[in-house]
Amino acid sequence: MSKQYSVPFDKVNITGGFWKDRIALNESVTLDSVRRRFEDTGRFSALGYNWKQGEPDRPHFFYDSDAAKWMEAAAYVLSKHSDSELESYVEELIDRIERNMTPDGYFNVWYTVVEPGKRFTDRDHHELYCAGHLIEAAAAYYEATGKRRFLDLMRRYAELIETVFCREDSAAFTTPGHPEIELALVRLYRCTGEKRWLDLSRFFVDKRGNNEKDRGQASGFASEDYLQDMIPLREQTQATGHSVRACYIYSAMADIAYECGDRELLAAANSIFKNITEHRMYITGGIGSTRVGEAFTVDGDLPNETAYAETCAAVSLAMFAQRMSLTAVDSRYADTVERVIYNGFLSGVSLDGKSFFYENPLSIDLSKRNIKYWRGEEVRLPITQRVEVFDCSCCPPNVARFVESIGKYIYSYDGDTVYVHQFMQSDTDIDMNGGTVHVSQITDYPSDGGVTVCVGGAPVKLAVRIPSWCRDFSVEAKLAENLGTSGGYMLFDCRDGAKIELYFDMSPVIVSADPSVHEDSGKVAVMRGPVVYCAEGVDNGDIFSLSLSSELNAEPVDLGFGIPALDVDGTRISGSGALYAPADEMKHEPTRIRLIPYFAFANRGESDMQVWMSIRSVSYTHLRAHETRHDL
Ligand code: FUB
Ligand code: ZN
Repeated sequence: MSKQYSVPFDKVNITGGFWKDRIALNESVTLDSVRRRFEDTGRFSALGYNWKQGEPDRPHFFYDSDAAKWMEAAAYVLSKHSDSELESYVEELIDRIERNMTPDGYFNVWYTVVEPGKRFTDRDHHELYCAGHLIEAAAAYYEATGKRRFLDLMRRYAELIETVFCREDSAAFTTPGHPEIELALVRLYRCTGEKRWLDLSRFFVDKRGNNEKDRGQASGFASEDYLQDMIPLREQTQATGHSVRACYIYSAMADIAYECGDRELLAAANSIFKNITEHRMYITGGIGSTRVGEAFTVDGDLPNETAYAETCAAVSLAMFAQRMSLTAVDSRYADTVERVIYNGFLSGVSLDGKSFFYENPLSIDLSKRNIKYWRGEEVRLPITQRVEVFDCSCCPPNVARFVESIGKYIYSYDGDTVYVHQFMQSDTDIDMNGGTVHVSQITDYPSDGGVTVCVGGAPVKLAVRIPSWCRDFSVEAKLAENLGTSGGYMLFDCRDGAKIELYFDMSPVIVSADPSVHEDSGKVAVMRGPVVYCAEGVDNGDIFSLSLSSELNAEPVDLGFGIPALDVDGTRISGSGALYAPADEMKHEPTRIRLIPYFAFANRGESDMQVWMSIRSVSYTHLRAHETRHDL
């Protein structure tokens, strides 16, 4: 196993371009907007344990996690800029936690004010999930401010969890229904250097699907594979069940494999990663194709209109992929991060930064909104407009913390090499090899395919990812020797002052899905660089009558999305008025079709939308129905 070290986001300056704007929006709008919605809905006041039985607005059983994710995002902001108002706000939330933590170190809103006396009795009631998010927030806040109070509170809580689950085995379950504690404990270990937290994480990972107590606790759609515990994790080869839970535990598997050099666990994580990215992932990087259990289903089952593809699931896949990228020189991992961040993750937040999608469908047909019931059940299609807060509001704070820490996905290093995984205008100083290496990127990616990487300081090797979508690129290296490619990365031997100029051809590409994805059979999607495009009704009228032409003749158009829209060639079909008619009687009028980046859909009102579209390359004059019949 090769072992790279990630360069943390707070050591990377994002100096311009697409993500600088996104981070600015996150800091100026998203963080505050989520805070206000969480105040309105009682998520922050709940930390004060002030809700009483019989009162309205009962706290949800994972409000703690919503608040914690927001605190983590706030900590990330504080690690970049001092902001005394924001810091006082977080301190006030920590006060509430400190005031209410029991002497033995327990903190959980639900099991204190709603169901007191029942702690650690219900595997699926998210206690350890909430604890994990609090631990992550505490580590982030300590790293940002150097203040230990929150971290120490959470160390006490972790100690209680260690006692109950590991030493006494006195809880009603052995592993949690919703993973999160596992990766949080690895983070606590990295933050404190205390190995007991790594051991505790490993305990949860090893016991999952591998203990008697958890047997029989699964039911309905919450079956064993929903919980990823039908067999021990290290024997699993496919992604199953609830997709966020899945990728959180797979992330922990990658973490443990990395920290402990556990090759068997890594091999399992690798098989699962392969299964996801080769069979169970949307072109947008979305995962979890059904809303029933918010789950993975079977290989190739990727329906577009009812795609669940939760925003948190996209976040979790990026987390998993990034952890895997540190264990091998293999560009599939960073390619997956890239697919997620520009598509199925980014669609989760509106362009004004204030509202969010929970589900991210790949097709919207507004006419279906009028169907009330289907097979006796109320039809439930994904919402067509983002909203500011949901009852289950896991996604908005996940977006805030993810965007704020996006810089950690860019660089890593090992003994002699710096890896450039993502292309974002940025710079960083890396202490390695007994010296400091300065690496910077100048780029307008992904609007443009040009990337200049400069390297200064101690001599070093540089590995630059060749994006999987790229069919043609050019490279010019000064003060650097091109050593060829390995694992999808271009390698260079750099001297002080090295400059590598890359140009990735970003001509739009028409993409087909593997035939195993029946839903996309006969259809195509358009990508430009890493960005997936879609057609919206607001630009095109009836999008379901459109077919793309195989020659796109694409023209970029600036609609203010940060990445150009594309006007491309296509045809519009119109019929004779009959419901069915011979194909050669249909009229095909040439037209221009406007495609926009998928992430930008539903920002201009309610509209039909589709990613996968028909393509017209056959000539119907050769396929006259009666002639064909004669031939037979
Ligand atoms: O259950 C906690 C979070 O809420 C999950 O991760 C999401 O899928 C949503 O169900
Ligand atoms: Zn979510």
